[in-house]
Amino acid sequence: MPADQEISRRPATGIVHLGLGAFFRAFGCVYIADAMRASGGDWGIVGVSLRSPDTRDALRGQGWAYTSVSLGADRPQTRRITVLNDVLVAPEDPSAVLAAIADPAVRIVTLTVTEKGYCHNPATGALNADHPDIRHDLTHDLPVSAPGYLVRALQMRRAAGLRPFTVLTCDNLPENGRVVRGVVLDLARRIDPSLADWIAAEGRFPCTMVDRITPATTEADIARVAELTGQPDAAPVMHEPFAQWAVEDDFVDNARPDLAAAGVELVANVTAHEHMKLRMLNGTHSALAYTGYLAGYETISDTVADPVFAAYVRTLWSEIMPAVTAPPGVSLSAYAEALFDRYANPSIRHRTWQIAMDGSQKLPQRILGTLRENLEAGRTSPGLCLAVAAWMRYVGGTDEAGRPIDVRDPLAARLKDLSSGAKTPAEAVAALLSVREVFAEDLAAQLKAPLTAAAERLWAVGAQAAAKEVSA
Ligand code: CS2
Repeated sequence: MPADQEISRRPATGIVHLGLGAFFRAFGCVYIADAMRASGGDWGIVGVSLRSPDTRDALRGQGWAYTSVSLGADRPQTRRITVLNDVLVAPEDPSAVLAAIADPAVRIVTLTVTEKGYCHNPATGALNADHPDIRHDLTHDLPVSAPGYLVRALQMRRAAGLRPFTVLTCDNLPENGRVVRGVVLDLARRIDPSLADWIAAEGRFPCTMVDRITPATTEADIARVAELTGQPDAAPVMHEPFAQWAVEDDFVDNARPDLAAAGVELVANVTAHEHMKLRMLNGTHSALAYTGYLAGYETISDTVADPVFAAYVRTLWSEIMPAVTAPPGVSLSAYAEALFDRYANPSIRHRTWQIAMDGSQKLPQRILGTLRENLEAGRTSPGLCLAVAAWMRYVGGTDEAGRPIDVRDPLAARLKDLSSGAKTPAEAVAALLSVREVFAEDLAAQLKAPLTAAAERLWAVGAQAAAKEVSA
């Protein structure tokens, strides 16, 4: 196995990562390892789990090293990743996390805290000041939220006369850097306006587009990795061969690893990449997750192996592409075809249930923005409307065979009441369109008729037949 032996000593820590899950270990850690392999630098990473101790407990006994496994058409490729220097569990010791971020050697804080971790309103992108974690962080020095950790650590650095760090978000949000900058400045201003002014002037929050399909690791994966490598690993990560990272090159004092040497696209503005990826990949991922789950499919590859859903996803791309501006040099139809091959990869067992999680936080940027632009341009989007209707059905908590669904969403209880309390599909649509965190008022009014039509077909004939009806 090609270990990172080229790093003959452990690099000192230069990065703290908030929200250490499988995705960042399969993605950011690999890029940072490649950057140090190419050009050196002390960019070792301290990972922080904001909730559970599981990753820390699994990695501690193996010196924070783990195996990343690339699952393509050929034999799996394994690689030992050794860039983590420590893993902290925030709820156990919040001051240790603040001390790690406030360390002068740390120049970058990366984040994968998922959409809901930003404590923002998904429909507007602004800080939700009523969020219980934000209310807590306004009145306590030891925070619980990701924005709280960033603000308190910046406050400590300013008090110590240090430079701020670059905040590098790696979550699937539109203009993710501007979202995190907005919530950080808003929270900071409520704590100390002069702190907010300092962050606004000196801090940097580059936007990024991140892409690598990384399903959650299962027990079966753990057993398989031990077989492949002959070495037990309690927390390997399984991912597709493809990876793409586009980053705005705007770092505090230009302090960063040699990302270009690792294959990162450093660009002046990442918006075009982000829109393309969020709408074409994540938008269809969510659409396939809800419709595929309702139709009884466990994974994305199982779903697109059904010719009906293969045609449905292509229909979705034809609805989405007119609302996407291609980044320079990119062909959107070639991008869509490559996505299809990635979805069809049978070695990637990406569960529809996993992608269906947190839909209230995902739909606005993945699907509703496209729908809005299509409505404004007078284009119909029956495929996308079916996807939203499928979400409305899914959150009701019962699948088409009458089995209960374990719906995970910060708004789950409310969504379930609204969907399952409705007597007709039209009532369910009307009830769910009133959720302002998801649907802005004007959009809800425009979507009512096409969504009702989609929901009526979905409820009447089921997800697979409804997908067939809307597909070319
Ligand atoms: C997926 C993403 O779980 C989800 O919501 O759509 O995690 C997706 O696999 C990644 O963004 C791919 O880069």
